[in-house]
Amino acid sequence: MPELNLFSDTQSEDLTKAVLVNAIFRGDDKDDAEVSLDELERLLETAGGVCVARMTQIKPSAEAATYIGSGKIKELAELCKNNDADLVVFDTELSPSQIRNIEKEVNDEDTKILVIDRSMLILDIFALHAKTGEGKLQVELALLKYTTPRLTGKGTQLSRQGGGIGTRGPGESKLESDKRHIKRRMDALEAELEMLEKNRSVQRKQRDKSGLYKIAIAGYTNAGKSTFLNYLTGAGILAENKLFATLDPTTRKYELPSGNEILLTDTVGFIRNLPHHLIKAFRSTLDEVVYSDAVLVMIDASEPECHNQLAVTEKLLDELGASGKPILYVYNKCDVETDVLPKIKQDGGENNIFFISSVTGQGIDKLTERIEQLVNDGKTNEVFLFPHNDQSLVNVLYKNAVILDTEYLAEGVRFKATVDSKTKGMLSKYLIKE
Ligand SMILES: Nc1nc2c(ncn2[C@@H]2O[C@H](COP(=O)(O)OP(=O)(O)OP(=O)(O)O)[C@@H](O)[C@H]2O)c(=O)[nH]1
Ligand SMILES: [Mg+2]
Repeated sequence: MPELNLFSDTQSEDLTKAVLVNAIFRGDDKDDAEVSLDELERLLETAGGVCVARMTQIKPSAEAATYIGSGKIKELAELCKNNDADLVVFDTELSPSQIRNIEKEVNDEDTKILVIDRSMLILDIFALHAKTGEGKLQVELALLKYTTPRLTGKGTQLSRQGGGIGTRGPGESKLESDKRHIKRRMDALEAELEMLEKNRSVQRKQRDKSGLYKIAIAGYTNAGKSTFLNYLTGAGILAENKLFATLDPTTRKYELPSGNEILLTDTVGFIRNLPHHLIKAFRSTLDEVVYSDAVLVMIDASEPECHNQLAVTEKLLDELGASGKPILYVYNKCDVETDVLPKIKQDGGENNIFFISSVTGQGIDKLTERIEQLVNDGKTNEVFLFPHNDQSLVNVLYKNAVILDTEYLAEGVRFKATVDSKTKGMLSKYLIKE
């Protein structure tokens, strides 16, 4: 098994100096492009880089060979030289040949400027932040799938091995020397992930057996999902002002004010143009959202872009097949004064929209009240009497109900339980009036 050197030397002493590039084509929204480039700069900072210059080209359509036009490429080469840049990041997904062509254009014999795209930068951050075995395997597979076709060209002599941004993938020479090993490694990763997925589904079934209501916390990266779960349960998850701080889901039990217990799961955050290799690789962790009873969508109310971020989240939830569930829209960070907040509040008023702060705790009581309602939706407290000679359906009760009280009487076993209407119907012959 070759050493793939995926997670080595992630911190270099100096920050990687990068030039960010985007293009606005016919039909593109200029403001959107600007916001996306700002976000790319935050991604770069999270990965340990610093933006030394930005470049935007406005043109009718993309150039097949180099994405931006040939004159602009020369300008880019100059910009890199003048700013002593080691990295160029394009705010799009480039093809393997575009990367090779651009690298050739911006480098001369003395330089080793690396060209990457938005997807690679996101993958790079995932590689930095993956903590658990499963997370690391998922990232390694996504990296291999993404970088392998991009590294096998003969057009460049650059080696991508090293310690900086965009180099945390496999080294080119190793890929060249043994592609079959790479294929075997991918197969092994896939097999291992499949096994972990099976474990996850067993765990999920065990959780289902507990009969507890499951809520997944989803939302744009940095919205405050982990901070919220920490506030409620003291989960101790790393929460920081960085994109993609959380990659591995964490589930915690939470006791609602009434005493009802629920399960809350913190999940990996979303971002616009999330590379689809990553969505595929993280499918099993994202399934936590799919198998929940309700989704709590966390929105950063202090972020002027929060409505677009919400739109991205809703689209991804829809793609995952999780949009049919009850959804609670939770505007977080309401302790921060912004212009956006009053505007959002005007749109509020619906009983599934909440305004909270996961730092001060404001507004969380209303949210938990609503969760309480959801948990109890359609459920009633009933009394059942199972005669001693007719106990076959007691299991149905154990499986589907929360049993509040059990009494062994001469005529049978009497249960007081909270049941949904389906279970109540199934057990109607044992129902008694108190
Ligand atoms: N002022 C304020 N800051 C908050 C609040 N909730 C979270 N934050 C901050 O927002 C940043 C991101 O919080 P996280 O909890 O890591 O966000 P997340 O949604 O889990 O992000 P990812 O795991 O990266 O997807 C941190 O610096 C938090 O301290 C809040 O209610 N008010
Ligand atoms: Mg988090």
